[in-house]
Amino acid sequence: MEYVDLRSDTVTKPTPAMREAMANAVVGDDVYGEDPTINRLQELAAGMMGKESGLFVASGTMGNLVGVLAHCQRGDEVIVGNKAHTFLYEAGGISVLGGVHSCQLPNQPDGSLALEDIENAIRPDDPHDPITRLICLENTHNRCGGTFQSPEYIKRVSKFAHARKLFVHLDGARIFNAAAAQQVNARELAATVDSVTFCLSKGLCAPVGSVLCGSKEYIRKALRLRKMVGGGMRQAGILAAAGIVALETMTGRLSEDHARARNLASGLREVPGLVLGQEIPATNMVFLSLDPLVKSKAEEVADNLKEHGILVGVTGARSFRLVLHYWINDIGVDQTITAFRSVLH
Ligand code: TLP
Repeated sequence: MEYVDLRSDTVTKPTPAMREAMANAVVGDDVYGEDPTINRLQELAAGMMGKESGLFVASGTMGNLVGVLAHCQRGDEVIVGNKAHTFLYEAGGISVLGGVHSCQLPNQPDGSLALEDIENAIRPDDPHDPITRLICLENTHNRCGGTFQSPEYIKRVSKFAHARKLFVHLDGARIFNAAAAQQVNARELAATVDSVTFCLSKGLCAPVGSVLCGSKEYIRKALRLRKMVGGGMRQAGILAAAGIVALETMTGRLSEDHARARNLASGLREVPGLVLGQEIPATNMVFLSLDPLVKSKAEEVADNLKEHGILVGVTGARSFRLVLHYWINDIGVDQTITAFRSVLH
């Protein structure tokens, strides 16, 4: 059965143009720095983020891990949102592998961290305390509904951090969605942070990989850390080739996914038994929950939807996440609305 797979934009498969680029990729040993396709991707990525250098990594998780560790020593503290991917879904890597302590602040509904909370969280120079080193932001913000932060907000946090000799790392897994939603260039969102990770293998459809970008000196540190965690990938130009196609051809179409997310939300709003998380989805994610009158649990509803050819993400006992991406068209959106209607009738 062909499923309409809305569980995540990570499920996207490479496009025919990517497969062709992969088949023809010129490769070399990237641990020697000799893979021309990886080098090209890294340069392209760094340019798009307005940074000196880029580093191709296996995943967003690896980019954030190496990204945080390149800023921090063991025992340092990172200020992070309590709904941040880095905090919730990266197996605690920064503390397990890096000995980095986390200070979790409440994410505001739009995914931001309040400047006042950050200010109060910065540690005094006291031997009782860990040393505050880094602030992590996320844009778009996954668990806050695919919401986005503005260039102005990121600039404000960066200015605040730099005045206190702190660094800022941006988990920009979906930075191009954040840019598309605000009709700004991704560079404007990354301009003032010290480092940024973004993913090629989500809405941009590449099969594998993310890029960590920052200053030359910072990326040199990150290179050693990437090796340490087993991320020196040799002839991975085959993967980077798809990443180049992703950056050159896929970033400009993300607003189509956002428009479909809005259509999906407005259709589902009319389905009795569903409550939408947001009036209008901010980017490519639709969050919903079951009305208290519905007896079934989310898992059961998801199983029934599967029988109708629809796959959704279950995010709690009564809640779902539906993510739009390149492989979901208008027909898929209509099928999803119809399937929810018949499952919840
Ligand atoms: N997010 C995945 C799951 O891990 C939840 C998804 O389906 O959305 N930062 C953000 C903001 C992310 O959403 C993700 C993946 C990552 C980092 C990690 O990327 P990968 O999966 O490449 O390690």
